[in-house]
Amino acid sequence: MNQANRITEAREQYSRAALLGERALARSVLEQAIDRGISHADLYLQVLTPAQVRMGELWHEGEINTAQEHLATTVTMEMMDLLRQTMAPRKSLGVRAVVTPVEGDQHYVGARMVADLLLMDGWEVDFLGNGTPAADLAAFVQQRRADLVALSATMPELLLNARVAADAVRALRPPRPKVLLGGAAVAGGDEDPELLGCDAIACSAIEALAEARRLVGLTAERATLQEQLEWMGQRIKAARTRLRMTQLDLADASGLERSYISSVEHGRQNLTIGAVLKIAHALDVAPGELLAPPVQESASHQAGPDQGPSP
Ligand code: B12
Repeated sequence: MNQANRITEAREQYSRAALLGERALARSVLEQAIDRGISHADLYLQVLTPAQVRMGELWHEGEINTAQEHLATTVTMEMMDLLRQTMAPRKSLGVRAVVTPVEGDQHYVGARMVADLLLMDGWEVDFLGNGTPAADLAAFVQQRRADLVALSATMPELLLNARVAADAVRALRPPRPKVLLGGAAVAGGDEDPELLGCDAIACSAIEALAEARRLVGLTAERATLQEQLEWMGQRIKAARTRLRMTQLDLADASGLERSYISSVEHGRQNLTIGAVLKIAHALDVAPGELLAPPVQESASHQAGPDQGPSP
C-alpha cells in the first residue's frame, strides 16, 4: 500500500473512532499511522482536519447531535494532546507566539492545529482555547513578551472582532508583536490585512509557518512566488542529497514522478500543498522547513543551525 492509501485508510478509521467517542481506538489508529511512517504534520492536515470537518458537517446536517459532535471534537483535541507529546520540535527558534480564536468564535480546532504546527517548527507557543477580550489579550501578549499573535477567524461576521484585537495589540508600546490572521474566514485570500488591522494574512496552516517566520524577522522580505519556488527547490535538493537519495528515490518515496521532482528542484513547479507534504514526509523534515526562505540572523533572533542551506 502506498503512503497516500495509508493516509486515506487512517482518515477513515480515525473518523469512525472519533464519531463513536472511542478514544483507545482513535489512539491506536494514530499510533499505527506513525509506525507506518506518516508524519505528525500529515496526521494533522490530512487525517484530523478532514475528519473534524466531516464531523462538523454531520452536525450541521442534523445527522449527529451536539453531544456527539462535542464528544468527537473532544477526542480530536485529546489526540492532538497525545501527538504533541510525541512530536519532535525543531531546534528552538527563540521566538514566542500567542495563538487564539477571535472573540466569539467557538471554532478552536484550527487554531490549536496552527499552534501545534508552530511548536513543531520550533516556536514557544501559548494557545488560548477561547477568544479573549481585546484589552486582556493585549495585556497578556505584552506580559509574555510575545513576538507574534496569531488570530484564527472561522466566521466572516467575526472579522470585526479580529480587527478590534489586532488594533489593541498594535497599540502596544514597541517592540510590539506582529499580528497574523488566518482561518476559514480568510482562506479565500481576498482580504486586505491593512483593513483588518493585521500585519499579514495567511490562507492556510502551511503558509502560516513561512509567514510567521517572515513577520518576526527570521526570514527575508516577502518573497515572490518564483523566489519561493526556487528556495524550496534548493532546500529539497539539499535534503535529498544529504540523505544520499537520487531523484528517482525521492520520486518513489513520495509517490510523485521523477520529472516532477526535477522541475521542483529547479524551481519550475508550483507545488500543491499535498505535494509539499509528500516530499516533506519522504525527506523526514517539517513542511514549514521546506517553505522557509533562507534565514537572516538578526540581533534579537538567532536562528538555529538546522535551518537548511542558504541558496
Ligand atoms: C466543527 C464545526 C463546528 C463545531 C466547532 C467545534 C470546535 N470546538 O471547534 C461546533 C459544532 C461547535 C460549531 C458551531 C457553530 N458553527 Co460550525 N463548523 C464546524 C465545521 C464543520 C468544521 C470546523 C473545523 O473544525 N474545521 C477543522 C479545522 C482544522 O479547520 P479550520 O478551522 O479551517 O483550520 C484550518 C485553516 O483554516 C487554518 N487556520 C485556522 N486558524 C488559523 C489561524 C492562522 C493564523 C492561520 C495562518 C491559519 C489558520 O489552519 C487549520 C488547519 O488546516 C465548519 C464547516 C467546515 N466544513 O469547515 C462549520 C462552520 C464553520 N460553522 C458554521 C456555523 C454557522 C456555526 C454556528 C454559528 C452554528 C449555530 N447555528 O450554532 C456555531 C458557532 C457559533 C460561534 N460563535 O462560533 C458555519 C460558518 C458559516 C459562516 N459564517 O461562514 C460553517 C462554515 C458551516 C456551514 N457551512 O454553515 N461548528
